[in-house]
Amino acid sequence: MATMGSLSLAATSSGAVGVAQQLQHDWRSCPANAVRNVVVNGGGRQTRGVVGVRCEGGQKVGFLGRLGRVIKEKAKSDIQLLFSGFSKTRENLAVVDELLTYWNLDESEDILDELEEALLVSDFGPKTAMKIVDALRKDILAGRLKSGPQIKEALKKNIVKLLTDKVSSTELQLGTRRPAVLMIVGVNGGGKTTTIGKLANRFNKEGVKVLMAAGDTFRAAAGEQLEVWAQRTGSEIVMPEAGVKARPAAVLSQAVKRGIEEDFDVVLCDTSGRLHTNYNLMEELRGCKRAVNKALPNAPNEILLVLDGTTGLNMLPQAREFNQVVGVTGFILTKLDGTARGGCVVSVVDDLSIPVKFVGVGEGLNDLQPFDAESFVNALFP
Ligand SMILES: Nc1nc2c(ncn2[C@@H]2O[C@H](COP(=O)(O)OP(=O)(O)OP(=O)(O)O)[C@@H](O)[C@H]2O)c(=O)[nH]1
Ligand SMILES: [Mg+2]
Repeated sequence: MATMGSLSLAATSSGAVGVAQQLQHDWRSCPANAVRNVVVNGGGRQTRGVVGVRCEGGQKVGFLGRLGRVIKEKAKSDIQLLFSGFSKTRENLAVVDELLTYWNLDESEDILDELEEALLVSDFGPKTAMKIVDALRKDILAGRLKSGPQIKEALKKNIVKLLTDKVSSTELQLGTRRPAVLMIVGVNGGGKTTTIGKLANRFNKEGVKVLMAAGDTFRAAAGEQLEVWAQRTGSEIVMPEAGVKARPAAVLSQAVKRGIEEDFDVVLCDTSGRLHTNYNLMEELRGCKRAVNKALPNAPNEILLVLDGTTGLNMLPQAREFNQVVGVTGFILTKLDGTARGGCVVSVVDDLSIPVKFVGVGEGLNDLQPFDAESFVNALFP
């Protein structure tokens, strides 16, 4: 048999079982007593086979590797949705157009001050707002920017640069070996569970076989909430057993093992909301990651931190702490519809050099947009 990362290894269901054997996983050792596997939406999805876009010349060639790109490429066509979600932030930034329409060199210092103010109101954060305006000032003084439209274009370009220059890819990095495991983490009520539903919906559209893991064993109704999303998206789910106090790490571990055994493409792990300042809960999260990694080396492929867009710059300390404890690979910014302050997207990326991978722009199944810096900036500054 070929190497672990081999594409041909993932080409058949028996190959996936082979992975499990090769890793010498002992399924019987997992604490199954605290976990129940639930088949949602009928047994049809249990069929092990090659489906949908995964086929290429009869093989699942680089399927997972391509998936992040496929999903992201569709972002550009979703610009209208992003537009409607950003109405509040755009209102705040509309003043930028007014300022630049009447821009002239003599008043440029005042205008730059007002521009900085507009960025601050939209939660770009002092450090990032200053950085953006300083770059413009430098180019104006050097004579490289001579008109309002030129300044606006430069402003947009600078923000795209901040969002893309220092960060790794905004595409999901799902590796080459199935299942790809994604852990969704964050503080209470940010939108983790909803995001898992939306992600499953995205994957579903690409013919991906999704297993959810109800790793939030803390809140009584959390499992049921995820179960509803599983039903809506035709995913399967591993739940803590009713009445048994399951450890979240055990549920996630069991889900990953089932993911390997039953040839799932993606395992989406839900976790309890927790305050980044709560040492014990953050340690528990570290344990969850360890358990996932023990069940499948190199997993999780992504640890996605859900940040509530309405909290504005308060998300910065959260992001720093979660990153320090488990190593965040990407952000998902939710609730950027309504009252959100979209500028915080730029400040959090600028601060931590971690890419935003998705933005949530509503409560519905389709309200999750793959993040594309240019589309995002065009939505902010039409
Ligand atoms: N407007 C809006 N609401 C959202 C978005 N994402 C989630 N919500 C809502 O936010 C609330 C909390 O969502 P959950 O998915 O339960 O959040 P959670 O992080 O799983 O919460 P805990 O498990 O309690 O920590 C729900 O009412 C969701 O409908 C979004 O992008 N926009
Ligand atoms: Mg939840």
